[in-house]
Amino acid sequence: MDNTKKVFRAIDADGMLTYSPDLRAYLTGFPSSFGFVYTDAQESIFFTDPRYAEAAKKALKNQFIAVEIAKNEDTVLDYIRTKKVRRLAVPCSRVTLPQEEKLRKFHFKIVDSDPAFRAAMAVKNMEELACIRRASEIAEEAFGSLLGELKEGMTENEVAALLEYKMRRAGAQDRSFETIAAFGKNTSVPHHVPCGDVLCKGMPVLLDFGCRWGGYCSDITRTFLFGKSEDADFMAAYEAVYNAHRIAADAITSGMTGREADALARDSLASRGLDKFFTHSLGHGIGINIHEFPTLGPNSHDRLNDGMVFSIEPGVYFEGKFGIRIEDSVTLSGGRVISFMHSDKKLTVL
Ligand SMILES: [Mn+2]
Repeated sequence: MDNTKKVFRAIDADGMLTYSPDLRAYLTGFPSSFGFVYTDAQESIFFTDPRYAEAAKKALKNQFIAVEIAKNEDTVLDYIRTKKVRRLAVPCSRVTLPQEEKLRKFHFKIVDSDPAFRAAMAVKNMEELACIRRASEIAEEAFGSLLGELKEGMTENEVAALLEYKMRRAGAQDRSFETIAAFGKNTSVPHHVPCGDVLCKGMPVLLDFGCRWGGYCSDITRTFLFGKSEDADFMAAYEAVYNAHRIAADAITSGMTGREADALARDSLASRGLDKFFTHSLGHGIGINIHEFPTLGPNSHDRLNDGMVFSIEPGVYFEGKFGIRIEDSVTLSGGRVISFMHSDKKLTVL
């Protein structure tokens, strides 16, 4: 993948210097923990260190991007100076104070590349969509296999570890974020940290997880019952969240704002008096980063468009009792929502 031209063309600058692992990975398609990408109208160079040079040269051999070894940032800035660059685009939100001081010393006129990255990264191409589709398949495959292996007495930590192991074994590069496994009352904390609490019959189980494939993330949450429960409140709340998810997925269209999308689910929960228990946003963009543009939330003016990938994840949380969240990673195509997920969202009782 070579997105250097796509981003550079959207910026009014003589050159562009990109730090930060996610933006470098987006530009080059190559993951690295150290490096700089320099781009101008004539060339694009990925400056990295010897740890990555060989792999990078191999990965980028058919691309516009050249690979050079750079000891440090000064080497790169010296090079840029030889190119007579005056207006230099950098991602302002990622530039540290020491880096800013350096840029000043070199007398560049700084242009912010953040908006161009945000816009370009939000709309995925076919290659990126294929990566997210695979990351979603792996996550669901792992989940399906896990369900058959859940046993009374297992801890949240064990379940989280097993899920991650299964994703990794199915080809995932990594998890998208720290796996959430919550049993019973712990499900009422939306971002519960798995602990040694054990699984008992009749408990609700909430699993929020995802993996990376080809550098791109998937994100899914399922809530289910481990054995029969007599809790009528849980059943009613589950039905409400399920409906909120379905209504949002059916009615979200390209052109809507993040606020309008969020309101679909929020209004549906409000019709049952449950909106005050929906304590987070409906969703977030997903790509190289697990949270990126756009936001689907009550205060979001972000415009949803074809090719964007985001989560739809309504939830309700009752302190000390239980919580329910149902999340799919989806994309917009032909104006409508298409989910990457295929596992059942109706209440599962194991
Ligand atoms: Mn999510």
